[in-house]
Amino acid sequence: MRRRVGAVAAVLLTSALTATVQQASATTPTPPASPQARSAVANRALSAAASHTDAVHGGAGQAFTAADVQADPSGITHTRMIRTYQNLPVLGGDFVVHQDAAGNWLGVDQTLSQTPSVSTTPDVTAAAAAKSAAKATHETAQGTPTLVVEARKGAPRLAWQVLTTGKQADGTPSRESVTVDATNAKVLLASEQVWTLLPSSGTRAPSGARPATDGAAPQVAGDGRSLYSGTVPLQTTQSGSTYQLKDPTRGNTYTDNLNGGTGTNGSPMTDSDNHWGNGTTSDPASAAVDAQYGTNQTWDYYKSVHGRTGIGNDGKGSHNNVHYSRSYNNAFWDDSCFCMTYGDGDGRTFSPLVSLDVAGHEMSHGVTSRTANLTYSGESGGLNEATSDIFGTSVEFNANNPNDVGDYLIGEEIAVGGGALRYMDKPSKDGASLDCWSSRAASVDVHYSSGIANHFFYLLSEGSGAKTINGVSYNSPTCNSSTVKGIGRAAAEKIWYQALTAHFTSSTKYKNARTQSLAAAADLYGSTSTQYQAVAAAWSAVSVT
Ligand SMILES: [Ca+2]
Ligand SMILES: [Ca+2]
Ligand SMILES: [Ca+2]
Ligand SMILES: [Zn+2]
Repeated sequence: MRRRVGAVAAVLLTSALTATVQQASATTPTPPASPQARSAVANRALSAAASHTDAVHGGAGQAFTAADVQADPSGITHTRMIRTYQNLPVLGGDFVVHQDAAGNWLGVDQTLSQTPSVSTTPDVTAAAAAKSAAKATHETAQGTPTLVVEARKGAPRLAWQVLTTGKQADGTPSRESVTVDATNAKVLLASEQVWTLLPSSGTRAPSGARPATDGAAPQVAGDGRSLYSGTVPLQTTQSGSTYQLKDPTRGNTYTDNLNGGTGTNGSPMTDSDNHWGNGTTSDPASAAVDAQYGTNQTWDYYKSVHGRTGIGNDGKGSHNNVHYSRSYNNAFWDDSCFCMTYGDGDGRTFSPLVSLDVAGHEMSHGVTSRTANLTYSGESGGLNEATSDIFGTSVEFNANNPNDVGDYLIGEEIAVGGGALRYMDKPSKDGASLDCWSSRAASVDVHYSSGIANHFFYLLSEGSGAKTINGVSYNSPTCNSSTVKGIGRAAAEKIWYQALTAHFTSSTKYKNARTQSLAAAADLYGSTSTQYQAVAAAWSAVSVT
């Protein structure tokens, strides 16, 4: 459907896009409404955007597409829009329209600060732009660059978007989206499309100590002996006399064995008796059990807590690749294959990187890519990383597995010498992450600027000061000498999810995240609630004011 209202051409494509209505209830989520209901909300939002030209920085040559629709139990709807200008994508031009149950305009979230008005004729050739991008990334330019309007860095300007590919420093594949100024061939922004667990520049040895226990085996159709989570139930697919590690109850999520290779598709993991792995690395199936269990638990977490069915909220499963490369100390989400890839670690710093929080971290990158799509660079990249740590941790708590108890540590099960990769109560404990916002947040690795939001989430959940949870001791400082009282993880995770899906946009920075997560708290609990006030206090406590 295409309609024109005033100067704005509003386009709605419901089939190819992830337009869905879901409840973001603070109590019981409900299933997505009908496609007709989603369409109606999207159309209503498109009309509203067309008649609020100033608010959305609309204008001549622009068109909007509804990419996602969310409905709160209160009836408030949030419609995510993608913007084009003269048919060119406007990067950072995405916005979310908020309306009440009657369709009245409640406002818009966006980072675009001025109406795009640029010549669409480049001074620089596509070939020159590709060369410039390849030089900046030390990678190979792929395909033909396309023209875009780059609005994530200052005033909107015409740019070439170039895809470059190569390898990151630690062997992680790289696919960078690079924008190059079409008037002078200068690189404007390079953002990595392969989203990792750890900085690819190399790993630091974790420090500290971790608890470890053993658990009993539940009896179901299939089961597996994992490396970190004891014996776990598995739903598998039978084919003749063999079983495949593929779960028909969770969108056919499956796990492949790369067996040391570096592709995106390996061999299916199969087994003859549906009892998988032996709990140690001597059986390649053990790490596969962890990966599959991790995606199961993440699927169940999003479904039961947030009413989200799969990464894309469309019921479709993703897939896992285990045994990537040799001695690879990382794990990553790649949107182009809708898959997660796990290394085996080098055995000195890390054992196989397939623990529950890592799986939750990787799969949550997929959720981010299907919602706010936070650009993986600068502050928005830090918020992207933090989102994965926050939900990876939430998955771990929700799984309630006695072998890997819930904690606010990331990667405690895979750190060979004990300790963890990241500490949410006091991120600087890892030696590099930021506890408090400062202007450095825009320039440090996204796995370090994530510390600010991880710290925020811990404070919001548990409060400041010393505390012991599931046998793990924390002591969370504040950056403004305040004392913060937590509201519990159950409320905090709902607020973060609401912020991610109903308010954040691709260029959300920390200052926006404060405003937008306050709006999320208001959606769920009201603007005079304890939860709302706690969100404000927790942001102030990490110097985001
Ligand atoms: Ca077996
Ligand atoms: Ca744990
Ligand atoms: Ca953990
Ligand atoms: Zn990550």
